[in-house]
Amino acid sequence: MPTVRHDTQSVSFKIVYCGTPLCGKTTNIQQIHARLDPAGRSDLVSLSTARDRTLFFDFLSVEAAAVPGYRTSFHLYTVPGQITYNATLQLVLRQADGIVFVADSQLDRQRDNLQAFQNLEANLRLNGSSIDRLPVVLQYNKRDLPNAAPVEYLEYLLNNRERRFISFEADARSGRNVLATLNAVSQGVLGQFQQRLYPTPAAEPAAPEREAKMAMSEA
Ligand SMILES: Nc1nc2c(ncn2[C@@H]2O[C@H](COP(=O)(O)OP(=O)(O)OP(=O)(O)O)[C@@H](O)[C@H]2O)c(=O)[nH]1
Ligand SMILES: [Mg+2]
Repeated sequence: MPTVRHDTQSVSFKIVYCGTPLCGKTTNIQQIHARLDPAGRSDLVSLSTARDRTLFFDFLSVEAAAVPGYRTSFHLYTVPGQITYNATLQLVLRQADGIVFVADSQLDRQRDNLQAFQNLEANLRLNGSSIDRLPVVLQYNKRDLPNAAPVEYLEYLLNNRERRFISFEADARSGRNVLATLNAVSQGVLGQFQQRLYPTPAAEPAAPEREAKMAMSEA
């Protein structure tokens, strides 16, 4: 659920980056941090081991002109991919408004992708949420590597349900489609927020979504 504060006229949404170990979650957040205007984002907070494995989470807050009259921010979290930190995953997933599932495109990581996706589904269910109700964006990362599986295979594996998720091919290390992924999930989150506020078809979501997109273009 978004946090709305009428006293300070602010609203914040929580977006969580999930995926198998070393798929590139932290790299996404680092690229967003590097590419956005410092005036519109916080410092990057990373709680990691000496070897750069995420231990607890990474956190970055990004501002966008999205909800008229309210300061709007998107709180981006990553979770550690390692299964030993499942309790952390569950904790960070709590109250998530949107999910980015980062998949590692390398052929030999497909079983791990699937396992991470099923684990995400199970943890959302334990939190009383569901992957079918949340805005979800799939990111097929590491497309630059020679052993990347065909995108059709990744789609078959991870995106074969009734409600198809938006998906992007990305190379987080170079930054390709990192902001496009963030824009897509932010728009999904805003769309769902507006739908809750104005559940009739008369809702007019176009303008704030456009503003949010503009606000997240590169610095
Ligand atoms: N070639 C290539 N390497 C990438 C890409 N994205 C991330 N990497 C590399 O993959 C390794 C792991 O990236 P991280 O961003 O730390 O992965 P993570 O998902 O945060 O890992 P955990 O927090 O341990 O689960 C690093 O060496 C990155 O530089 C990519 O698109 N292409
Ligand atoms: Mg990490």
